[in-house]
This record gives sequence, C-alpha cells and structure tokens, in this order.
Amino acid sequence: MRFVLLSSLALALVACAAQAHAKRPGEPTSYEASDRNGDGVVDRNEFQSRMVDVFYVTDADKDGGLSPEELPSVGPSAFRGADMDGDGKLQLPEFLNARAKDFDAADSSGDGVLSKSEVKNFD
Ligand SMILES: [Ca+2]
Ligand SMILES: [Ca+2]
Ligand SMILES: [Ca+2]
Repeated sequence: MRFVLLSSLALALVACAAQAHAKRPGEPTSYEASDRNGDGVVDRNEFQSRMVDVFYVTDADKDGGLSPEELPSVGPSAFRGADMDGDGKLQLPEFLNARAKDFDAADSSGDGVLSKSEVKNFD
C-alpha cells in the first residue's frame, strides 16, 4: 500500500502543477518548490507544508475533504486505509498522516530528509 500511495503522491503533484498553470521553462519544478530553504533536500516540515498546499488545490469543491473522485489516483483500499474516521473523505489530518507515511517510504536512506534521487517522480 505504501508504494501505491507513493506513486499517487507523484501523480497528485503532477496534477497540482498542471492545475495551477502550464509549466513554463525556467520555473521551479515541484521538487524545487518543495525545498523551501533551498538546501537541496526536502525535510519533513517542507514536505508537510507542500502537502498542505496540495490538499487545498486537490479539494476541488472546497468542502474540506478529499473524496475518491478528487483523488482518482488513490486506490480504494489505500483510500479506506487513510480515511481514519470512515466518513468517505480525507480531511487534512488524514491526508497529512497518509503523506507522512509516503515520506518515510520515500526516505530510503533513513536520514529524515528526501534527496532528489529519493523522489525521482516528483517532477
Ligand atoms: Ca530543504
Ligand atoms: Ca472535496
Ligand atoms: Ca475522513
């Protein structure tokens, strides 16, 4: 399930970038946008603040929860696993919790930060 969520993360980021605006040459990639202090790695706080942005962009109907329709790349079992209160939508804490697991799964070196090679799919 972790890897399903991880690939859905990359898709969510791509979808987010596509929704925001068409990418122009020279604009920062989503990875670079996530690396807010520019030290070349994405730490937990940077990842979380990026995921908050993704949440609000993904919540198309602005009802404060992500429905399966708003997260088409997330499989039903992964969605149910993340929906802790079982109301059929992922509220922000549920979304962040699921994404924190993605962070751990992506951090293959276990140093608590994501290097670019650990998130090849970010772009
Ligand atoms: Ca950083
Ligand atoms: Ca929604
Ligand atoms: Ca929920």
